[in-house]
Amino acid sequence: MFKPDLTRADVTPERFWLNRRKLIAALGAGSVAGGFGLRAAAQEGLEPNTWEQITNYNNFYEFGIGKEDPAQNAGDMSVDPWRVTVDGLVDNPDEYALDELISDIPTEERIYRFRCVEAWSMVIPWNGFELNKLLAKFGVQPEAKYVAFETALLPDVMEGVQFPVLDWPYTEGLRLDEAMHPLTIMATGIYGRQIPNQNGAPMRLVVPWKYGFKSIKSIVRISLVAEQPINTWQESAPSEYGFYANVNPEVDHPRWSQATERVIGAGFFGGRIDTLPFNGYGNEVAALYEGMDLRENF
Ligand SMILES: Nc1nc2c(c(=O)[nH]1)N[C@H]1C(S)=C(S)[C@@H](COP(=O)(O)O)O[C@H]1N2
Ligand SMILES: [Mo]
Repeated sequence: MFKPDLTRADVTPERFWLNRRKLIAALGAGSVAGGFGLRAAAQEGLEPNTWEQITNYNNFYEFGIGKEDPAQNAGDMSVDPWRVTVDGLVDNPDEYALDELISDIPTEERIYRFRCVEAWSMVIPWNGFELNKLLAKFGVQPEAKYVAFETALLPDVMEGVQFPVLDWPYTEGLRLDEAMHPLTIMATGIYGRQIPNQNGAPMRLVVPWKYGFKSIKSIVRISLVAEQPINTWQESAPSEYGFYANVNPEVDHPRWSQATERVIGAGFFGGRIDTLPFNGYGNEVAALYEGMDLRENF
């Protein structure tokens, strides 16, 4: 007889939960819950996926296009030391050693819904910090209106970049107000552990109200620019993927509906739920798009 999947509770390794509690206790309530009340409300009641699910079902095309390829192939990428170039419209452009750059920014946990444009979703307990805290170090100049990001291009370890499936290196961009929004984070961990290579070590973007492709991995360049940058998926198929990529159940992808999503790990039965506008973060971010036609700016 058919046996449904184990429930999440069955397969979540208990030690991660214990570590998580200890971590929260160690950080103190101030850094975990403080600062941004709306954000705390936004993550209340979310049940995270397991470590196994989050780290074995990935999109990271540099390491192959299969969902299990990144976990299998990303292990050889060396992420320490790691350098990040910051350039463009900033007072302090430089090539920074990541360790030193972020050593004085405390990390916190953010449990966010994560919705891929392919209509699957997870809930992920990230560790990281608000991108605005990082940008504050560079002296962003008034002419800067957008932030552009670039992923490492390491042909020796990234077997996927031999294939022209995308135009490498992978790039992404945000409007400056989106980048400065308190929900936008740089993630350096998951479940209190260092972020695995397949999830974008040592530092990747997470923008929870946008489709997953905006959340660019293994970042080596951050550029402050005046013009709206082109992102990799938009470049590959401009009629299918836009710059904004806000999660929107009312605007279908040309080849599939975005009204619902498949919850990874929810099992064989009933694993589909309705997709929420802005992935459930509308209270926090809808104001960023006031007056904009979200069908045109998809
Ligand atoms: N450099 C890079 N970043 C990337 C991708 C990629 O292929 N290369 N895939 C994106 C897509 S489509 C998704 S859904 C998320 C997946 O993140 P996860 O594997 O941590 O769940 O990463 C995004 N960031
Ligand atoms: Mo995605």
